[in-house]
Amino acid sequence: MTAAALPKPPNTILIIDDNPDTIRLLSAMVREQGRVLFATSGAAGLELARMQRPQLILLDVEMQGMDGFAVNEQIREDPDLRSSAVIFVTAQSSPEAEIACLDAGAVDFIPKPLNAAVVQARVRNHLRLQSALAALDDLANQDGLTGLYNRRYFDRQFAAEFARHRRHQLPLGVVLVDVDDFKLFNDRYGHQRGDACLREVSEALQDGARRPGELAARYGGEEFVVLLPNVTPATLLQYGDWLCRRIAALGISHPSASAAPHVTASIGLCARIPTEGDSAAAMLHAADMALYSAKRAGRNRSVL
Ligand code: GH3
Ligand code: MG
Ligand code: MG
Ligand code: MG
Ligand code: MG
Repeated sequence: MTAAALPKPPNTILIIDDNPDTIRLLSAMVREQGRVLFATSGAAGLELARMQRPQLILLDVEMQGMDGFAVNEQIREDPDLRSSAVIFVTAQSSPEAEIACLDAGAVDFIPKPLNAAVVQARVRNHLRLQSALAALDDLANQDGLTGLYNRRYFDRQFAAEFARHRRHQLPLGVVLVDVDDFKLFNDRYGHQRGDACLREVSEALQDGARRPGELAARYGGEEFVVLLPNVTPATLLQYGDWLCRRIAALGISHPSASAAPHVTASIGLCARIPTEGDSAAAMLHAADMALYSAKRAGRNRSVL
């Protein structure tokens, strides 16, 4: 699925409160504004938040065990949760208490006793803001021409996957794809057809990176990159050959006089278990060297 086509999940609102009566009351107030989940302790709330990634968390301040501030702190520190907005719900209505909530990184503050209209208005406004922020985030991570993830997003994911594979001592696979003789294609057929060709190739790549954890991105120009988690060199080589055949099989006409009469790509591969001295940049460099070999050996092939 391309970044553009990611389904928009319904708004999810998580209520964390140690008082079941408050949960019932709040749920009834906001249930028309999204899918409502609840937890009666900070720990349970955090666990649920990590699984469900709610847009909004209505967080009770005074709770047994971990209080609202402690829960909020963990939310702000967790990269997977940072994009969930927190609204504190509290009976402490002094200006100092309100400021403390906002200083802690909450987006808003709802005073108890709860007023349905006030709760709904605040929740509605923050859900709108959250959706605008999510759209911006998508834009920032997406390549405009192809809808694939862009290099910025890829670099971030690659760094994270590299660290994860090093931690677990698993082999990580990188696939660099470069369209062959694309300058000639553009020169003969024009940039518009060139753009259409890149879109078609992108679809094939996206299609070849559907399993969980796999990621296809446009690295720049007519170069693409695919990240494959936990893959052996032998499997990666098979994958590279398969991808080469798939791109050729698109059957996009190419003006080349020498080689294939349709668009092909060369592919450079690198798969290894990251060690201490290794880096994501070094893996990419290795894939680039392999790509160079594929070009030199006659293009339309993959090299490990
Ligand atoms: P090689 O087989 O060695 O890769 O040759 P090549 O012609 O593909 O490589 P080169 O780097 O010489 O040319 C890449 C071309 O890709 C040149 C550039 O105009 C074209 N290109 C890069 N980005 C885009 C794009 O977004 N749209 C179009 N239409 N063309 C693009
Ligand atoms: Mg409480
Ligand atoms: Mg190139
Ligand atoms: Mg090229
Ligand atoms: Mg080139």
